[in-house]
Amino acid sequence: MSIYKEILDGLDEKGALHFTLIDPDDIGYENAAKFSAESERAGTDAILIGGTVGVQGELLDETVKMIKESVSIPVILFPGDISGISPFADAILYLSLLNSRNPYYISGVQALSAPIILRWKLEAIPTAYLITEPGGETAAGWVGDARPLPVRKPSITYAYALSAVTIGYKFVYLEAGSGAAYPVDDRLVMAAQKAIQHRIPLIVGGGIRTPQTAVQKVRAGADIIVTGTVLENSEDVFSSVSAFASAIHGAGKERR
Ligand code: 1GP
Repeated sequence: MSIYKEILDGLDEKGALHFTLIDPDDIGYENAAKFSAESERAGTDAILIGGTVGVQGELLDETVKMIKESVSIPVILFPGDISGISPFADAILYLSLLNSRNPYYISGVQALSAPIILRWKLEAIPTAYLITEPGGETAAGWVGDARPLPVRKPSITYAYALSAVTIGYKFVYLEAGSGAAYPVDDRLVMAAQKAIQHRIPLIVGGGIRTPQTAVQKVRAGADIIVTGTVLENSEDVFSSVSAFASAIHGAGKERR
């Protein structure tokens, strides 16, 4: 079964999912496997590996292998650039930053990485990646040269999300940026879901620091919530992931 199908089945079953983002740069690659295992035990639905990748090449491969050995949930690459890929993951979010000013992040990096992804037989999940306000001030927005989607004009987010479904992307990912001062605004989540109409999953992440905020985003229309920074900063990864996962699954159940 493909990882994408596994995620769709998970959504059918639970209504909403929680993904744990691991940046091996931030938590130390030697801690990544333990962090992932704790997260799985606490109920998270998948591990995303990404970040601004100081960890790449052999070190990234070893990190991914260690994570794979310690969990049975999907391990999915969420690369910041071409260097963030490894043959040992289950799948890769094949990101196109549609609202970038730089074509490299829309289609260039995809072209450069396509041959190796094919050679590795890595499952690539085409993902429309959209950076919203306040993402311009985060690494993803700055590096990706994004024109962040404005909160005051949800119709622009609506149009981008609609184009993503029309083109045939398999995920829409609304991103405020890792460590953002505040998360994606509910109005933008609603606008995106209004366009998507549950035809593909809507991922929302960046700046989500409490389970209550995660629930709010699910109620606004998010299918999958990604948290990274708040878990990295937590003293007790298990309790923290557990609070997010159960709140998100609870909110998912409400709307099934
Ligand atoms: C970033 O959406 C993710 O790409 C998660 O963001 O680190 O702010 O949780 P945080």
